Amino acid sequence: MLRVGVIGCGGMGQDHIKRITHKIQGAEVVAVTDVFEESAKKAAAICGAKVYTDGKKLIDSPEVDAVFIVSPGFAHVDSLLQAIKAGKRVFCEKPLCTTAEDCLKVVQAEADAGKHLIQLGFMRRYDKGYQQVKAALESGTYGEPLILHCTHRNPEVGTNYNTPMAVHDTAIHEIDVLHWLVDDEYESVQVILPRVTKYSHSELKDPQIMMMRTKKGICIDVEVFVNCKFGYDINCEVVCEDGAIKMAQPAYPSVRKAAVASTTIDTDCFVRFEDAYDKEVQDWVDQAEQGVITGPNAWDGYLAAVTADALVKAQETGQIESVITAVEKPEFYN
Ligand code: NAD
Ligand code: ISE
Repeated sequence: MLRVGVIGCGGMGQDHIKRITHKIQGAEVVAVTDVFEESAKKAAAICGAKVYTDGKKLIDSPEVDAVFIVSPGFAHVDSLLQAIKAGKRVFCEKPLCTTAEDCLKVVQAEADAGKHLIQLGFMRRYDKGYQQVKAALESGTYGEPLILHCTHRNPEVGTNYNTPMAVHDTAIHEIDVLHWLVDDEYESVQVILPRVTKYSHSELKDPQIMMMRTKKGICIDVEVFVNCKFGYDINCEVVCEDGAIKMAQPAYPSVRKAAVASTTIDTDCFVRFEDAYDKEVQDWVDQAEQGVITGPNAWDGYLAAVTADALVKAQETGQIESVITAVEKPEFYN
């Protein structure tokens, strides 16, 4: 049984604690911590774990085999470096870190330690819809991919959510999953800022159209609209040389009432990606014994961070910005 310690017991932390406690085979949550003790105690009540006063003590505890980092992105770097030093396996929620510089420190520390320890919570790679699209692309039946049209819509966000967060917090999922989908890397990006919705505020340009061009020349457009009001709506269509592939929506019945036919749209990521979260965590637990990581890793986190930085720059300049990596991919990640 893999003994897991969880750092950060907010919304996502509690969701993962419930998952590990009630659904995942081969792991249990034995330790929790949060900067707010009350949140840690509440989380401990879900799983019967011991409450630790800080992340470092939890990581270093001999009672903890592996660490789940679910604190806000800015706090990830310290926990990641401590866990690598302690030689402990890590599941880290996205983003790896909030700056490319910190991501690179983590990549270098992991490569220097010489052990694959970190899996990153880019759960969309585990989503059945995206996996079906990838399988269709790899079948060769539809020819090479040319254009991707995508949407990432949230019903609403908190008032502290601002323009760069549309990249770092939200589009970061597309940044990762789309280049994985078409097996390519990003070359340049651009952002178009349309008229702002009346539901936004002065610090948030919403919606946004983010465009990314890959090294093979595939053009991707992603509409990010985080106050769309009507639901949590994720779409992806790949236009290819010999056809087009549209990702399936979650299966809900079509119902008819009062002369209207309708179908449910999810309202949050916890429901929309429930199966993907379950699969990514089970995969991480199953691979612990072999000491391998086949899911998204720290290098994927670094690539996402440099792409995100280029997009944030493009939000400010309105220009096409290059995606620049400071180093070549270390052999360790091949
Ligand atoms: P949240 O604000 O609800 O919870 C974060 C918790 O971490 C809070 O309880 C806070 O007190 C605690 N915290 C802050 N600093 C800490 C520190 N240094 N050490 C320990 N605890 C600390 O946020 P959330 O929505 O749960 O997000 C947490 C992480 O999960 C973020 O990285 C976020 O991007 C990610 N997330 C991922 C998805 C997904 O779809 N994969 C969805 C939501 C959130
Ligand atoms: C949140 O942190 C997530 O990761 C969700 O998947 C995303 O849809 C949302 O915009 C983010 O705030």
